[in-house]
Amino acid sequence: MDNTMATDQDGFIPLKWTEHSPEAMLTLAEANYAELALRRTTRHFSSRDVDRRLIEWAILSGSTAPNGAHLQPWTWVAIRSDELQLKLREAAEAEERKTYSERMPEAWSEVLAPLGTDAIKPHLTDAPWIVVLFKQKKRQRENGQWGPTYYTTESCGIAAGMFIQAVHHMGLVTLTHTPSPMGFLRELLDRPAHEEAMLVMPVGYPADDATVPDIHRKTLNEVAVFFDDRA
Ligand code: IYR
Repeated sequence: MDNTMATDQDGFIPLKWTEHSPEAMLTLAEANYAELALRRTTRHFSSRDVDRRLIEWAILSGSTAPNGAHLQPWTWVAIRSDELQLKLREAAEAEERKTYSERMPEAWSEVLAPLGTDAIKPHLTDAPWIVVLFKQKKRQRENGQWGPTYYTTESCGIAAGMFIQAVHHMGLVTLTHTPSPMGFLRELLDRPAHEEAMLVMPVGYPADDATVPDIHRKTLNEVAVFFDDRA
């Protein structure tokens, strides 16, 4: 009944949806977790080339994210260029050197130390692709005036998560690099004033000798609280 009413409304179409049995759902849920649990962030990339179509699929996957008022407030800049990657690396490292040596309070360096991050960013030139995600803070309305976008950071954060999942699912690795401040990226990549860089994500194969910190994920009980008393 609800469905019929919705489809009668202009601009609405029936939801495409497939029901799985409860057992199948459990199997799918567990398998999805098992795959995601294998995702790791590594700083060690191979320079082996990656087909541009894979990057396009990852960007399209990220762009399926739910987002504020369906304004899709993101621009993905995909870079496969020795020259531009070197410029990006030099500019990012210049900022990061200041961050690590001057701007980073002790409470921050304390939690980063076990992860082995520093101001040197070889992945920016090693990886075959760099994808920079920009959030669009404003949008041009049909009347030509500028209006805000909504939940822009949340929307782009969800999109980034889905992009990262897509990259993992296709068997590649990525890293969420957050040079700070990121203003240099707008100029370097020729983006308009209403766009703000949010994440720099090298994408590629891991290096043969890639390593990752030996860290552990919090358990369900550590990350979740349930109020579950329905009979
Ligand atoms: N922006 C720096 C520092 C950094 C911060 C956090 I929080 C990390 O989890 C990792 C790094 C950088 O990208 O190196």
